[in-house]
Amino acid sequence: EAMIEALRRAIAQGEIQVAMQPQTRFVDRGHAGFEALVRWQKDNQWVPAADIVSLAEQSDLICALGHAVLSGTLNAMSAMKRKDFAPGKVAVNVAAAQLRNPNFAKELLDAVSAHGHRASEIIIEVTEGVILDRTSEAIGVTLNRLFEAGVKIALDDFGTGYASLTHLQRYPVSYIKIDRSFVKDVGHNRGCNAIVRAVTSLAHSLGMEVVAEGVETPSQYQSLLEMGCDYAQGYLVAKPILTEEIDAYLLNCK
Ligand code: G
Ligand code: G
Ligand code: MN
Ligand code: NA
Repeated sequence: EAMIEALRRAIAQGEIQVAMQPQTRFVDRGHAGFEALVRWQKDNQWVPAADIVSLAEQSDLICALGHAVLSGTLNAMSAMKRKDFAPGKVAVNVAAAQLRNPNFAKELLDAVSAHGHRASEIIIEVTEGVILDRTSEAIGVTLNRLFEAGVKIALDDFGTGYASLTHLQRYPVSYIKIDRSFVKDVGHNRGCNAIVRAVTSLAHSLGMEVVAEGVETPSQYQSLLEMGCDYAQGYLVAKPILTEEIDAYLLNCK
């Protein structure tokens, strides 16, 4: 429909933007990296990222959208390095359809090196659906290939679906992102506390690190720190920042 055509045009005309949300280490609050998030303004209105992604998935645009977000991200990393700022590890969300594309791993690795970045600076975030998809051997091939090249894999929104920690062993997952629905009540709700503690300790014993999403308050931060979470992402640290506006954050970081 009309929305899909507008998105197609926006991608073709270079109107897709990227926002970067900082992530910090819990232990010392030092900068650790960013998550790159798609942004698109249509008729002066920001279209929610989830809607952009779902429009792209319903059509044939998800690979082109992913390409636009990746270029924007790699360019933003280059701009930071020119200002002597180390971006840290930068996470990019990747949809299942992108991972099924047999050229995806090569295209990503080529783009990363063409920009002068290292594969080890990139994390790809996949959702539980990707991990649970047994039907696609191509996904496994792509994930293993990226991992062998040094790209790390993060499992996004952990706890909201059906993936269990045993599923994680199917693929080389390095990071688990605890969904913000668990972070919300941490410190107050015994169930949430138990889940976050259990996920963190199991993740650590599997050699994975834990990112807590949606950290909004100092009290949540303190609880998550005590529970052993490794990285914090959320409004308490910083909101997602459009790449063109990121200099102010970088100045504060030094
Ligand atoms: O930025 P925001 O919180 O509105 O993002 C909403 C959802 O959209 C999140 O779950 C996020 O993972 C997803 N998302 C954001 N940017 C991208 C992207 O570039 N590609 C994909 N596949 N998903 C994204
Ligand atoms: O699903 P995913 O985690 O990839 O998407 C991250 C999205 O969550 C971002 O688009 C961002 O706008 C949103 N977000 C980031 N930090 C917070 C937060 O502290 N609170 C809330 N409510 N949303 C957040
Ligand atoms: Mn994500
Ligand atoms: Na998430």
